[in-house]
Amino acid sequence: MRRFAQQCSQNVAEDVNNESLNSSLDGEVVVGLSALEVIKKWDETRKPIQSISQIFSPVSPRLSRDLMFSPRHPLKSKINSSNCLQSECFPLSCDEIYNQGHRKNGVYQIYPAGPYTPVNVYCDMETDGGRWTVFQKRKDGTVDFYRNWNAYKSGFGVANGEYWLGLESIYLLTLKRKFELRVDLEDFERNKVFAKYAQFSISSMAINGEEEGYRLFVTGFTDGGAGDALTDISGANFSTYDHDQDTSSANCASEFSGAFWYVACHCANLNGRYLRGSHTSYANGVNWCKWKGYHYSLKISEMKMRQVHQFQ
Ligand SMILES: [Ca+2]
Repeated sequence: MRRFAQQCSQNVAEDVNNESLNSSLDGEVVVGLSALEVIKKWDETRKPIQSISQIFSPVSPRLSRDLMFSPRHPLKSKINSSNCLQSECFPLSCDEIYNQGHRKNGVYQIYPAGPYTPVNVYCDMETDGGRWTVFQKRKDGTVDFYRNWNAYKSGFGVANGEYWLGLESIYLLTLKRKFELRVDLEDFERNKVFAKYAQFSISSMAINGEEEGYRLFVTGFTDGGAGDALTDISGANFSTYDHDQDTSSANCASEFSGAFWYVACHCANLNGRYLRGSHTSYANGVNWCKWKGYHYSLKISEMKMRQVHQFQ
């Protein structure tokens, strides 16, 4: 870490000089931050690598942002094809974690938005060849999934339990790589089924994923017993109770106590209420209509994505 910090400080200073920043105050402050100061600050905070950004941000948010996105940024030019910088790696997804030699299911850190922003995620390294980045998980009802737009945009829950990874992270992943999708479902009688889609993306052609509504695209369905509840809604925008982007005159998220790519309204409501099996209420549970209909709330739901390689 010390070596990394030293190099980063040196390279950042060079980068600042190269950028020929004319706002002298910003430039001088950052250039004046020596490697030792970077290390000292890191030692004080005991924060991981993104602390370099945090060090600069209070001094100069604009400069910090510019450096992060500069094509000459040291992390951009020196990262290899496995997203590693020397001994430090910034895997984009569980696929790259798998390629680093990890074969156990569990929580790992991925970097959908770049090297300064790690995100905890559960990697399924066993199912169907492994390498799956799980972005939605229900299993015991301990986490409240009836949340607003910002929560679904940013993510919530815990990576070793129930969680939603976040629409922005999913968008950034499918912006950078091609992915397939797998939905694993289980009822309270331990029956297990899945649905698989050869292509999956969220607004992957948009300049701004949120502005486009984090639009779902799936195709290439394979039936693992669950039936197909998603192909018909390919092209739908994501909706929460406070951000109605469905095609119904009603508010589907509010009416069915969930958040999803609703149309008018749904066949899948995997972020619905955790109602534990059969329920008399209509379509507001963890439902997948093609398997258990609108009156059965599933025990386990896992939505997971995996990189598709050209040789496959
Ligand atoms: Ca509506």
